[in-house]
Amino acid sequence: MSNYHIKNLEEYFQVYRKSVREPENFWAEIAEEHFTWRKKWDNVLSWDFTKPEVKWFENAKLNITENCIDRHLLTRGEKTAIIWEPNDSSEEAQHITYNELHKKVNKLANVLKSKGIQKGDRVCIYLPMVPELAYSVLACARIGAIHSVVFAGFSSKALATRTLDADCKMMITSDGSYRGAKTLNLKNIVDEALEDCPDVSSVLVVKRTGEEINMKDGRDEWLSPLMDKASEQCAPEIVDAEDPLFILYTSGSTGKPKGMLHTTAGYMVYTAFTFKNIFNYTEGDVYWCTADIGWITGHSYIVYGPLANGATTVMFEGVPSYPDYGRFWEIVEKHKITQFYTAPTAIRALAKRNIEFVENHDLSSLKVLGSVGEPINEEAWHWFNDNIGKNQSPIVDTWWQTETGGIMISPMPYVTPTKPTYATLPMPGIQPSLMDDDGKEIKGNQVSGRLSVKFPWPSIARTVWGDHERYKDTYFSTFEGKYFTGDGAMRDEVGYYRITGRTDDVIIVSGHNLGTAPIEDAINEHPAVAESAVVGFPHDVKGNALYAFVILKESGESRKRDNLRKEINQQIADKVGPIAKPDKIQFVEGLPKTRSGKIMRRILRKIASDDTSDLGDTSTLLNPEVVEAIIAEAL
Ligand code: 6R9
Repeated sequence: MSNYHIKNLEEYFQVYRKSVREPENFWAEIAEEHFTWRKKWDNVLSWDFTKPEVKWFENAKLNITENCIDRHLLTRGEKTAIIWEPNDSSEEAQHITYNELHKKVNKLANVLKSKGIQKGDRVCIYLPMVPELAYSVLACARIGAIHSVVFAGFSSKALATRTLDADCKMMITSDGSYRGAKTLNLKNIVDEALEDCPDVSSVLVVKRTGEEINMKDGRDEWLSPLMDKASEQCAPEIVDAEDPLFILYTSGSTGKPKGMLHTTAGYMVYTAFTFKNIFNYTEGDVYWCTADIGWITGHSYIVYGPLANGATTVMFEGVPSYPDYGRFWEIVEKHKITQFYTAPTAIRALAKRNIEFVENHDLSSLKVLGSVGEPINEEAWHWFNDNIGKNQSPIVDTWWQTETGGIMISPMPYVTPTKPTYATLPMPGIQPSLMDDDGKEIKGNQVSGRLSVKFPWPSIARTVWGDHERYKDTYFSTFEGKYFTGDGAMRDEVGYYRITGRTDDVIIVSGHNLGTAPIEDAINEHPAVAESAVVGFPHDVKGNALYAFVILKESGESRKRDNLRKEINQQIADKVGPIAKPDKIQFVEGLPKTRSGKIMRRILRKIASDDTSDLGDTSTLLNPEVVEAIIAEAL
């Protein structure tokens, strides 16, 4: 039996029991056998969830790129590490071998060094899904710099906030990006953001679209000529196990985004282990995760997890609908994809289209299907299973978070019997618990509660960058001594988990986490707006869509309401990003509030969902009369 690759359910239970009884031995054995260390650890784990503080493999020395690249060169040097599939299918795909990846990453690492970037410095990466995005992430890791990737769909304001918060010295971006039929000028967005970020002294620009852009003298340089000149040798910086690897921002229910900080060794061990088991990756497979590297899924399961296993991983620049809704399936056929990992929102969007888009392609290479980002509804699960997997490929419904670094609850294909809409069982090392509102653990099966974790795992985020108090408040204060996920869950009669959704003010739209607070802030900045509340309502493609209730300053506002809607939408697109634009904006006279002044979102959610038959207890409302008025004009 190998602890690293679990082969059947009986083995899973054995391995799981060991991981709970002897967590330190369990992880130490995996770490020892499957990775390259420059120095072994002194201590496997020390932790205290009240501080909170977690340290794995203390004082071990390593470099993650040595594990993801160098150690494969002898046996897999000419194997493809990354297949890059461009936006436009008429452009040729690139097959980047491990040898080539090694050279590119070293060259870029040398460029970073020549610009004065050192261990511990923060580098912001704002790039579309081009190979340079993977090179940039790995080049930072090569020299011990901390990468902060910002999804290249975010607005200049959102980019500026994140760049400032992480105090980045450098920005890596491109002239533009292709998304389906659209071309986006990224450099303009960067220029605007950097007006607020004087400490970014150097900007490296990847040439992708070739459009006209401004290059600021002394600050901006094209990346490609610098890489051409740079040496292809760059010795990896040897870092400590607990040295930071990256910061990645995630929306909070209040205020500014949280920069989740992940460290090196534990993250590496956990993402590699989960990748191997959850995708049942075997040599020769071609694995494709459709996420963007701007999200945690891309960090852990396009870059680090697959490369640590010497896998072939696909990076797709485009969108599922271009040139038509068959694109995903065309790519599966073209590259003979064996594992296909995507999001429920994409599945629902594709399921609405003519089935010929699927049937025109040979999908027989597929062995494993995966889902991530939000609960997958029963209908989408069956469509995926019947039409894409042809009932032959198990679906792994993987539950996890930016904060957890790696997949926490998921079936393992050909090991765990799947059940539609259930993420099923915890991965080895993960000890979930369901909590009631009084902070007591709910034992037994056929129960539901708030999902927490009671023991640390190697890839848990270590802090919120620059705000450890916020880390403690958000994750460790709801239930004493436990990590609280923010999600609700139920446990069925055999112990399978089903995630039921967020219990806080985060709304997941098309798989993207959006905090309501920043969107409301953006709306409220419009001069005509007095107050607003944003809630989610079910949407058959996006999972949830946004509904904004807006109070205007002057109720007799003379401007046309459609214009106001447009302006508010623009404001949201500028401040948060286009993805946060509400589907519906209703102008109201008042918002239902409790006596302590809190907006009763529960009621607004019901109205937005057109489910007003039972509004529950409204007796604690300060202004019950507004509810009828809102319902009467609901959109
Ligand atoms: C990986 C990722 C985290 C939140 C999480 C939960 C939701 C993710 C899910 C799921 C049900 C799944 N979520 N996977 N809900 N089933 N398989 O998505 O990270 O962007 O931080 O979002 O997404 O609500 O708390 P992140």
